[in-house]
Amino acid sequence: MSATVQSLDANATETERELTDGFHLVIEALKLNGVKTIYGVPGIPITDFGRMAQAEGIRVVSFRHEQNAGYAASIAGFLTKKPGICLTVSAPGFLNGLTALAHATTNCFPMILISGSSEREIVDLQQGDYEEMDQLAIAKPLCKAAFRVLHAADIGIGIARAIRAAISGRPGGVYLDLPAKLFGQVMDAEAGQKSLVKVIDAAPAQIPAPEAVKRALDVLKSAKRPLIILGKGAAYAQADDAIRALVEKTGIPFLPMSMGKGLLPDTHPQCAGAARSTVLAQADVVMLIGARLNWLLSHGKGKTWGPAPKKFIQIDIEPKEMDSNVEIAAPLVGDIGSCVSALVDGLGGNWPPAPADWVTTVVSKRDENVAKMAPRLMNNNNPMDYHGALGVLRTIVKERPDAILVNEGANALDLTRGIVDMYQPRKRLDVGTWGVMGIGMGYAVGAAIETGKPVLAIEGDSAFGFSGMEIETICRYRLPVCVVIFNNDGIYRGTDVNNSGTADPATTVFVKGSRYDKMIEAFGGVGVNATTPDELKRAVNAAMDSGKPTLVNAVIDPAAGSESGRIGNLNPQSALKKK
Ligand code: OXT
Ligand code: ADP
Ligand code: MG
Repeated sequence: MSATVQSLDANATETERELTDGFHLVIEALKLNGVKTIYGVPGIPITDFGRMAQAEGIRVVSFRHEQNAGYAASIAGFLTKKPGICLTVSAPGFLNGLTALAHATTNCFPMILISGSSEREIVDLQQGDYEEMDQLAIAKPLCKAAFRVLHAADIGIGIARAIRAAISGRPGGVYLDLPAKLFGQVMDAEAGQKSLVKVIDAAPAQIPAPEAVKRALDVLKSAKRPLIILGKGAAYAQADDAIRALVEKTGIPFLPMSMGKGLLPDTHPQCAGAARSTVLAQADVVMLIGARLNWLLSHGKGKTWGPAPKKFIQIDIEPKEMDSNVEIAAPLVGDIGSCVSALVDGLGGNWPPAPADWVTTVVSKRDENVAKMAPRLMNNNNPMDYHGALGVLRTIVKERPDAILVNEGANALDLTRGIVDMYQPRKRLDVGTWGVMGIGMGYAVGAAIETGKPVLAIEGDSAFGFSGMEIETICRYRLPVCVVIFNNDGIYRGTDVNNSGTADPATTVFVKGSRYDKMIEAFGGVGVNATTPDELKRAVNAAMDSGKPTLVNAVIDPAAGSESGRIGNLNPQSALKKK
């Protein structure tokens, strides 16, 4: 592309000079660094920027709400190890994108939120500019780094800094503030070209210290009941072969966290996913690979972890993560690829197999739980329960192991996680560290675009509502996305009643018998109402075969769910609550 604009006739001495401007420099800087897609919502001051970026070969995907564009960018970062780019307008658009930026930071996904902003001179004097807001100050505490570019000559450096900050070390969200005036700033084209920066080795390998590797191996060797936990950091690292080698050479049972599912298949003989409580309570040495000891792992202590003393080995790129909740006996700081490869090398040829009595305990508990679950998945009830519906979806995923599964809700989330086995890395995308509702359609769009694979989104009816308007986006871009809404008439259950005597519905219920399938028909997609597992199976298979945007309203018994799914224990209880 030529970043050249016509020289200004007003200045006679300039007429022969080639000029460029902020618009072109931002586009060139992004392209130079391999950015292929921008997710966003147009408007002042970035409308023309979007048009020009599209004209210059960047795919610009326009959403209906910035939050969903942001979630698409965040999951693009997770899937590709390159920062996903979200582009928003000033103040309200920026704020709409901010939840996703904070989500990316919390989940360690690389993402850059680029927002247009109003004029500094007016904003700083608080003189009431169009969409006036000190965006940089607001973004700072919610992301890994935040930058503002004021001069066209600094665009190259600004974008390079944003990219490096997002991907290096622990990945996260970065905010880049581009005031409206910057886009129109003109400078010499050659100088502009020279000011661009290509980021070299944005996420350099971080090699662990040899003594830390030895310490970890010594602790592992001392174990009688070892366990490996694979978190979403392990999935992000794309060190799949090294991780498989470590697991298989040691014979140690592994427990995948939700988005770590599929790194090794859930059907792998060493998978302890279906014996979770048993392995957490009974293991004596636990190796964490890209998983934090946060609430999802009960902070590494308490009842979940049983009375047996534990030793933890933790592999993480972030040194501050060590000892965050409990003592880490063997911290291994570095990137997962380098750390796991060093461990595999250190195993040598005669590493002892995992103790047989421990392996037998884990396998028998797992097989027992799987056998207990099996008959529940085969029912063809009308109305459906979650198990009957998920029984058929589980088979569909088994038959299409490279499809992407997006999942959110409460029961719709927790039961899908337990029931639907995953077979390949980075195929399960869900609510993540914050348990956030609203990732659904943004993730579906981002995943379809970044991978070119079909997407199956299993959504609670409440969860879907947070991003439902994006089904228009899915239809507009003709993406191979099949959305299945588990419609149980509400949040957790559709059976709550309002006991106050007023006519209002209970706080957790929705319009009964809603037909979400009709929504997608408005945009030319395929809508299906499914009342039995058989109907659900037919509809989803047809959608996955055709690749046509489809929404299946899966009618679930309103009484089938439980409050907050598997995490009802986190609800505070009032001692004064009336029965
Ligand atoms: O070993 P044991 O015996 O314990 O058994 C375990 C496994 O071994 C076993 N298992 C298996 N058995 C047999 N076969 C197989 N294959 C198998 N696999 C596993 O099953 C059990 C359970 O295993 P699991 O799941 O691994 O273990 P467990 O104990 O559950 O794990 C603990 C956790 C904490 C790791 C896990 O539960 C987890 O990851 N939880 C995540 C929970 C989460 O994030 N939830 C989302 C938030 S809930 C709530 O906040 C909601 N809101 C509020 C709201 C939010 N979130 N966001 C925003 C922006 N605004 C508001 C809302 C509005 S949810 C929600 C909407 C809900 O309504 P919907 O309509 O959308 O959804 P429905 O509920 O469907 O109506
Ligand atoms: P989960 O929710 O699956 O348990 P978390 O999000 O809690 O996973 O943890 C992911 C961890 O992985 C974070 O602490 C992050 O620093 C770490 N991480 C991410 N990428 C890498 C990498 N390439 N190498 C090492 N650690 C990484
Ligand atoms: Mg529901």
